[in-house]
Amino acid sequence: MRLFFALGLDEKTNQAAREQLVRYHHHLCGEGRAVPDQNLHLTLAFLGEVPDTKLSALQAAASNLALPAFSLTTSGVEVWDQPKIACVTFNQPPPVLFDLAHHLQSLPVWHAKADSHAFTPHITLRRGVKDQQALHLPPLPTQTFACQRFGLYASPSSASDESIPRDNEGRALYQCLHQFSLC
Ligand code: 3AM
Repeated sequence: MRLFFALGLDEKTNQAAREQLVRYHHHLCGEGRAVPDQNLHLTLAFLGEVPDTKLSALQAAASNLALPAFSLTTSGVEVWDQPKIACVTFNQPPPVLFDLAHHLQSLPVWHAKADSHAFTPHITLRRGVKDQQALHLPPLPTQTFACQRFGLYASPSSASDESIPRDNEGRALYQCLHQFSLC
């Protein structure tokens, strides 16, 4: 299974912030492909293909991390060149977010795929944004998200697999396999 750890930002207390983010997301049009609403997340560690036999040890290791809950305040939307995405960024993300990502990227049971980019917290809204001028970006209202848990997600590795859950536009959805509480 292709796995990653992420903040789903879908705690009940985040409902209003998430709805506003989704409304903003629906207003973006033009360049690139929109990420399904249900897939909006902040990646903490991309693990790549992990054998099923490692799953329970991986969950146990992530459960043992005793890190405090925190909050994240959006700063705006940026278009990046590498990868070519439009994404939400955050204003002064707290050090504990970087600690959490670092721990999840280097769990003894499975090390994340080496990434040439430093961890930069973001929520991808659109992929394949080649020409940023072609994407109209209205200002994003500032929102604060409470982060009380994170999840282990499976990302479909084959776009043609018929058993993959999909949204009503046929786009593949991530599956949350397990959630972990922050303290
Ligand atoms: O949170 P974002 O959208 O930046 O791009 C993929 C997505 O990140 C990333 O993992 C997240 C969940 O799919 N991803 C996919 N393949 C990857 C790879 N080979 C990857 N990140 C690093 N290396």
